[in-house]
Amino acid sequence: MTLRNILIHPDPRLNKSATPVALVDDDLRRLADDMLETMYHAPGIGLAAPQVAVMSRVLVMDCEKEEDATPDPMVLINPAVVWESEERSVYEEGCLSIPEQYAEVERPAEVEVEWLGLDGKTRRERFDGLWATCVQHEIDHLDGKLFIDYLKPLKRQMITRKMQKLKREKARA
Ligand code: K1U
Ligand code: ZN
Repeated sequence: MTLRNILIHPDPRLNKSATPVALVDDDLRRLADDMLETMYHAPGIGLAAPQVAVMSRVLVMDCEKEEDATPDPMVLINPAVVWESEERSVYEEGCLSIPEQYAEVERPAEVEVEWLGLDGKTRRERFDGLWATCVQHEIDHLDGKLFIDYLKPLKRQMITRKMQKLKREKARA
């Protein structure tokens, strides 16, 4: 397994829609392993392939964030929301591609998602709580959307400028 580099906003690859996976093969299984390792190492509760510069519709997540909880890693290939609740919930979201910036985002409280597993079989599950927030945040990444796109333009610009400064400082270091 290999730790992959996480792209930092602004980066054009984070604003592009990813391509559906045509074949679940060993390369894809390696990518999923690397993404899980990268997510746990960050640490984070989710990661989408475009964040590691792979423009394929793959995401990983594990929202069991208590230290003594049993890990529950999930790999979702070509995920699609097939149902969403009318009830909304607000969560203060973060993003590994926008480090140390957090903002409240309102989303459906529950969603049902269909995807392909690493065995190539179709799965369908209903998510609630943090899992629902996370899976929607990750599917947004696959559609080239970031959580800051839900914010007012001024707040979004402020965060983008902070990230540009961070990237300049990292490049100089
Ligand atoms: O997609 C990403 O950038 C990962 C992101 C997922 C996410 C967080 C919060 C709401 C929705 C989606 C993160 O994992 S940010 C880091 C984080 O939330 C976290 C890190 C360590 C422990 C617990 C949470
Ligand atoms: Zn993110």
